[in-house]
Amino acid sequence: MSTRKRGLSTQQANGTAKLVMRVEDPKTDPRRWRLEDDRGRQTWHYLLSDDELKRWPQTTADKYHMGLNTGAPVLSSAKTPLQAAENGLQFFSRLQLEPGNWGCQYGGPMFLLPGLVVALYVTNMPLTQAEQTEIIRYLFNLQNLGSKNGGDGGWGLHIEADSSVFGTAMNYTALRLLGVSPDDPRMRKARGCLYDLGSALNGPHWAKFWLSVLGVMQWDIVNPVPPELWLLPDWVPISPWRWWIHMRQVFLPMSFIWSKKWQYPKAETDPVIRQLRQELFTAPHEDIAWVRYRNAISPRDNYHPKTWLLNLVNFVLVFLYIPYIRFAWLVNRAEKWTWKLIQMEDANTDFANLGPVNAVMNLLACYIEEGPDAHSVRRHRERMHDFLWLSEEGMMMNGTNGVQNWDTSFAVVAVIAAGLATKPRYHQTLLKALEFLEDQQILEHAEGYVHSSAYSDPPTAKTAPEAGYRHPRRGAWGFSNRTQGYTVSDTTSEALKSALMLQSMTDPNDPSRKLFPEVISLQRLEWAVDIILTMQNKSGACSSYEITRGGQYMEYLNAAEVFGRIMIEYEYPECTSSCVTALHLFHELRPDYRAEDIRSFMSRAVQWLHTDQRVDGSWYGSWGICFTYAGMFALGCLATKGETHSNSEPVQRACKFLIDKQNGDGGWGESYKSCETGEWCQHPDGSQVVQTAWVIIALLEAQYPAKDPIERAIKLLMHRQQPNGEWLQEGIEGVFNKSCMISYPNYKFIFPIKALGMYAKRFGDAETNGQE
Ligand code: LAN
Repeated sequence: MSTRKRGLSTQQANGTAKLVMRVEDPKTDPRRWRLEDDRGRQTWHYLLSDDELKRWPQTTADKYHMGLNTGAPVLSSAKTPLQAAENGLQFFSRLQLEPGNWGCQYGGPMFLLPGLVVALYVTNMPLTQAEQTEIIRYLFNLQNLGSKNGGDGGWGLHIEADSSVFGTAMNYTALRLLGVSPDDPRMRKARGCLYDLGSALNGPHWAKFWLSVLGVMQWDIVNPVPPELWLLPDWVPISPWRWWIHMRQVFLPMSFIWSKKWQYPKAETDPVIRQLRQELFTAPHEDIAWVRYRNAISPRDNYHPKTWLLNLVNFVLVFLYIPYIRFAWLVNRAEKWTWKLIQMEDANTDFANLGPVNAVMNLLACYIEEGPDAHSVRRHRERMHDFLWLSEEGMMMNGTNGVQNWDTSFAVVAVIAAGLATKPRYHQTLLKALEFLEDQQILEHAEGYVHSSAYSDPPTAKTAPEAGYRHPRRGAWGFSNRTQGYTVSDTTSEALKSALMLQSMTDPNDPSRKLFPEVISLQRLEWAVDIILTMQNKSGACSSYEITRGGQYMEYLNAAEVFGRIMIEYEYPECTSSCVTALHLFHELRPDYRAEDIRSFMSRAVQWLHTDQRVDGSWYGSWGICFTYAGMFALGCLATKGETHSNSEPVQRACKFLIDKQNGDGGWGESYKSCETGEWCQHPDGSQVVQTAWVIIALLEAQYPAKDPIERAIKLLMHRQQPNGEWLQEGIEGVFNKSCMISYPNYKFIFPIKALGMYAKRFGDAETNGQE
């Protein structure tokens, strides 16, 4: 993909390094890889026989994702913003996959592959040779070498981060398990980096957990993860069911494995493990007093230091509870109940699981409980492929099992907002996207829900242990696909919006004719509305997967060290705004359905959005970087209430905040440091296409009166566009848990297309020379 990236030759904009220590790693033949998309289940396949190659030709999308030449034609050069939007859409629609969605290299976090590699290693499940080769290539390509992130030879928490013990110890271990020699010069350099950071002993909790599973560390170094917490009555304020779903679903199998103190059975005899015991530490392995390093952590990893309370709890658990009070019957009961909850998670997701961390841990839990030949283990193993993604840099593990629904919904809304949806040329693209969304809406309740005390129709936010503590889901759209099957407030809202918009669109020449068929019935759209209505907190705000179930004090027990704001569901301006804009649209089209509920939801949400605005006019964004992202959502939301620059002081303040940050070249560039620090931080590489598009959209939603700043930004987008209509990859776009960045590569198409088209609608599609 290097030809498609903007940036300096030694430091590519998305953080990919040009190695100074140039070593040619083995590579597979890129012409043999194919991406299969089976109703939103995306897996990469390496074809070995020439016969297969003939039967399954490589697509443009396959080539694009691997950085091969797609042969996309040079388009006639765009003279106007709308032409630029069209050129962008022409390129982007070539990447649409057969079922109607788009593929996505959803990388960023650098702690996912090591978990997978360790879990597969200890369960004797080798990856194919082709996968191993590509994973090794990826990890080396992402190593901090040369001018990349300090060039010290380590890996960070995410692809743009400075090296940390978590990144370095875990990725080093993964490479060794995949057969890389410790004498490789890059491995020597990595060890040097690790030692400078104080060795693997200074790793965070998750690193200590995985290295103990592997038998490289001893379990005494891992702060307790007692499954007994799952036995706490539901009314207890710290009960796990109240935690943010990602934390409790990772805690679940982790506590099961911790409780069993399971360790790779061949650790003592396996030469690689024995060598790792020497390579990851500066002291002789046999001399390490493990329990003394439970709390050791390098400052680089310590984004969220453990509180005095958590340290006290851990102390009591380690020195009092575990040796004297943790009775066998209690352990037994706790393990049984956690195992039951693990099985419910597997059943509800057909072993796809909520995300890549609990998927890997559930695999190990099943292996421990049911043995290597169990059905559960086989299904988990198959599911691992749903997370693997092939890119130009090699094979990586995606942050979820894809970004199918999210990208598809955004793309539809962008094309409509750009005014391009009525053009016959894009009809097929949009119809396929609609059909995809139809196929991906969740139509079944989760296991146990209907017979639980939480059940009602329409649903409420109530939950129950018999329902695995899940939030209702029928009618929702998840972030990735239907199999994963988790309700998210804004992914449901964005999908609902795109379905509503497409299905209500009429032919401009004959307003009595609908342009798209009603592939999603009204009843199903109402189910989606019902779900959104369950997602509002008392404050009026929305969270991500559920309403907030616990107090902020839970953050005192955040043991992950590397992440912030993870213990409960917080309130997000992005999610809240998505819900409001979707309900607003639905209400306009179907004013009779639950009208009072919808009106009250919207007005409480907008009130909350006002309280969440900072004095300087900004909103802090939690899922995209950062103030530019949240600003776009918030101003779109306020516009539904008729709040614009002409009549609203908060909107004026928000616009001023953004305008003040505009760069001399007309664009905006915000660094991921904004997310970490909570203050605006300028992007070191200057203006970014995606953030520039976000701000243009924000200003247009606000009906910002001055054309000039927006026009200058539009010119930047046009100037950065390539002759074939595409935009090149720049800095990372997304974030989670404040400290970990994650890529949304399709944003560089979706948002510029939307911004250019919206601009043309508002200010007319006059010729511009596209100069910065
Ligand atoms: C995501 C990706 C999408 C994101 C949005 C829909 C954009 C957001 O508005 C709501 C939250 C959500 C669904 C989200 C939550 C956290 C996720 C799943 C991720 C950022 C993708 C990866 C991340 C997950 C927690 C990664 C695994 C790491 C752990 C710490 C468990």
